[in-house]
Amino acid sequence: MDLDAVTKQSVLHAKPDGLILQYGTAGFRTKAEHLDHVMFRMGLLAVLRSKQTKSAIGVMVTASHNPEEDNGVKLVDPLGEMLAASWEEHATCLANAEEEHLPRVLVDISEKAAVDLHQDAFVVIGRDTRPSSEKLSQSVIDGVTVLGGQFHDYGLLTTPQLHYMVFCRNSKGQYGKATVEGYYQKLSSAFVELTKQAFCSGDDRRTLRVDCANGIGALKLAEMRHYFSQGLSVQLFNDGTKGKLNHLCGADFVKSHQKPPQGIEMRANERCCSFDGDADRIVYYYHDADGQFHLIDGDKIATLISSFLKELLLEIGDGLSLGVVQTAYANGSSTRYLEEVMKVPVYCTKTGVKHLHHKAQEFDIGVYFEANGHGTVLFSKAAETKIKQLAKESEDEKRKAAKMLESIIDLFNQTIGDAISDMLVIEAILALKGLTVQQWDALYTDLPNRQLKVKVADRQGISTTDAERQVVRPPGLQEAINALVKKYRLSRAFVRPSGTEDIVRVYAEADSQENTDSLAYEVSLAVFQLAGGIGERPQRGF
Ligand code: 16G
Ligand code: MG
Repeated sequence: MDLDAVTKQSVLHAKPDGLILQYGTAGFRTKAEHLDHVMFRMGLLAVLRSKQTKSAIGVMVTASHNPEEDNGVKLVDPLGEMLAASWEEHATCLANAEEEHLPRVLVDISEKAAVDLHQDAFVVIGRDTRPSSEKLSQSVIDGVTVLGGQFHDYGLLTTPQLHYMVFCRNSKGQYGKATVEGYYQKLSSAFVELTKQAFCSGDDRRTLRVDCANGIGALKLAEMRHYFSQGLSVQLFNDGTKGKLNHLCGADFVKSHQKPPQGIEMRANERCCSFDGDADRIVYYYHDADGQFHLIDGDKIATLISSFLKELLLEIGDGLSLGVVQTAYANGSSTRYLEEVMKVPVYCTKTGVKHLHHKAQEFDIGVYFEANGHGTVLFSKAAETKIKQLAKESEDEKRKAAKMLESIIDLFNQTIGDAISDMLVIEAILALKGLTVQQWDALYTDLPNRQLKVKVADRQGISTTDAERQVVRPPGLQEAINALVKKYRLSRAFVRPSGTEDIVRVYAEADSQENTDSLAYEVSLAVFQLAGGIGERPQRGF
């Protein structure tokens, strides 16, 4: 390591005095103007991680659904997964080191993680469409090159595409070709193969309206749609030509406000979907003839997909296990439906993709979705081998089901939730099953739910257990929540410190919207009183 060169370069990417940032649930995220040094240093860190794992490492410059003025960065591990937890700590140390300590921290990390400094390093870089992203990704490149790493800058990519590229490179092409073209072809041919029966009878092209959050999803979907246009026609809204990124649109807006985005033309009973700013989340929705809005979130997406997979698994009858992974935010009705009607095992993990992803890896087929629309399906190597074998050898009906599963394996992005890939899976299932969006929506009825935020002096003063469903600290808070929950029917509530904002989140559900709102308000008040609330007291009424 040429530490002198690092020191010299680092001065050009100086850390603002006193700025402390944390590698959180989804990497570093804050105002773009505070991130130059972080980007440079994440370039350095990616080189060390690459040397240690002897694999390509990804660096994605994006702040997902945050406002356009923000930015962020996350590192992608060799199999296309989120960075390992022990390296999150290294990332935080490195990002917060004062200039003069930088060389020592680099040496420390290399020693602690037993990095072989003689190894080659390779880093792949992608970025979203934010105005700040290009310059920030140049800072990543400066960090990579000063430590002698090689790199490939893909330029504009969705987050899931970058994860895909990393995995392709490290699987030596077995997962697919590490190009944007390779990604389009892999997904599109799986989609066309899967849906060929559904569309073979005449021109049954279906139209889907897509709100692209004025982000990268618009560019990529516009490039890709020609590849699958024989099966699906997508109409793009909020494509970035007029509006601001994530402003009054996108999956996060639609899910949290439970209303349609601006800038989309909806027609009664026709399905629409929204991506978030880096296209790793998707939610569907429609309005009915009375103009009432219906949201179809990650829970209902998981249910549609799981029921389809379960049918195919019954056909092939090979005892492959299917599990669904959710978080505490999953609507109680969805959990009940999955467990009681569909009879599939459901597991709950902490919020954050990496937790769900790891749990889902325990099954032959692991379906995971957060209610906010982030999710995918993972197939174990053994399941994949079995399915491929059945697709070749078994007799008719079994073979047909196995072939479908084979296409589905290719259609899902196996590295991370991917709005484009999920959209194609959903469209394929709806077409194959002949389901309308209303029929899908009618699988179960969501319990009314409400999310609120409470400001406290120190949100780390709240700690939780049982996949964030129970508070351990401060004392008395869980007891207070229990007493409040008891007052209502079908009720549930929990609180957790946010991993992305300086607030505590409150979630409540109950049998009616009125009761839910009361419960949410009362729990917020308990948090405010028992966990050191600051600023305005929570108010009743929304
Ligand atoms: C991040 C997570 C997302 C989670 C959200 C929770 C990733 C890639 N993203 O966006 O999964 O739902 O944080 O935010 O892990 P919160 O902690 O502020 O509620
Ligand atoms: Mg995102």
